[in-house]
Amino acid sequence: MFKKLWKGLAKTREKLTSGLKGLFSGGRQLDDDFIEDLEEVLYSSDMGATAVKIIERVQKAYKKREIESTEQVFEFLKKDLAERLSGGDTSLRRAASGPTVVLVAGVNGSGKTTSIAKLTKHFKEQGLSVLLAAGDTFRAAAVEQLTIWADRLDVPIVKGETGSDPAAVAYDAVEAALARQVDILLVDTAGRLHTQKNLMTELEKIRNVLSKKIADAPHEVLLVLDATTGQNAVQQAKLFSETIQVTGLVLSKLDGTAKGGAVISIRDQVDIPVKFIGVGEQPDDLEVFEPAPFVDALLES
Ligand SMILES: Nc1nc2c(ncn2[C@@H]2O[C@H](COP(=O)(O)OP(=O)(O)O)[C@@H](O)[C@H]2O)c(=O)[nH]1
Ligand SMILES: [Mg+2]
Repeated sequence: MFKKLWKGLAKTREKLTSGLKGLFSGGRQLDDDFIEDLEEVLYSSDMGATAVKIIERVQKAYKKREIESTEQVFEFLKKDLAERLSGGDTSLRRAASGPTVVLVAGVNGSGKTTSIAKLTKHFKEQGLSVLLAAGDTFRAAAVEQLTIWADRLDVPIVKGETGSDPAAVAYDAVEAALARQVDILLVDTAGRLHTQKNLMTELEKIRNVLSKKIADAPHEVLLVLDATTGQNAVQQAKLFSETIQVTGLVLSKLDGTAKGGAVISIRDQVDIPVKFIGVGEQPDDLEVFEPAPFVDALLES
């Protein structure tokens, strides 16, 4: 199962471990110079300000003689990273009974529709029934794209005309979900409108429509972030969570990038648990996020 994660993080690992290997295999002493070099390696892997925070902790532990060898630094680093990535409930919230409604948001191109295809496969494999709602009515291509996935994955889809009210689509979808007694309703949304304010208003409207039909819906609001955009993703997370109470992050596009360290920086700056990560363009390319295996895949232990 973690094979994909391992492969997906190959480039990040290469970058990080080539730097770390040089440091840790050189038979070096643990001293201030070593710690400085470590900071540089971490910084170059897109951990941003988090690299500085980690180094501060390493320095403190070093001064207190809690770590005395470079091997201990490595273990300390692993533990620190896993801790930073933990916290919050990483499992998907489910409705106590009836359909679980998952609203999927994010800017254009972040990977929402692809993530919905991946989530569909993930839930189907658990024996759950899935219904899709084509809530990105803004672009004709968006509805088509989701329809293709629905056909391929053999799940029903509720859609409206291009340009129709996405809240109306959400309404129809939640009614259909109740009537068909599906387990999971995944609601796709637009990522770009004329203004950011319009986008946020639309998302709020969709949210309200969902909760009118099912009191505690949406049970999950997943924000899809392109992990390779680093600080930009952090800003998006802050913006979206101000309006629509995001309950989980999906970090997409971790394959083919050396910027996997950004996950740590994003998680460190945004107090929302990472629930899934995307490591490719196919429905199979999704991993349920777990801190320890992620750190292992990052540091090649
Ligand atoms: N390599 C890679 N590409 C991805 C991933 N997720 C999405 N994409 C690609 O990113 C592009 C935009 O994805 P899409 O789901 O349409 O984004 P949306 O506008 O947010 O719905 C598409 O070409 C996807 O195939 C991922 O995890 N890895
Ligand atoms: Mg889309």
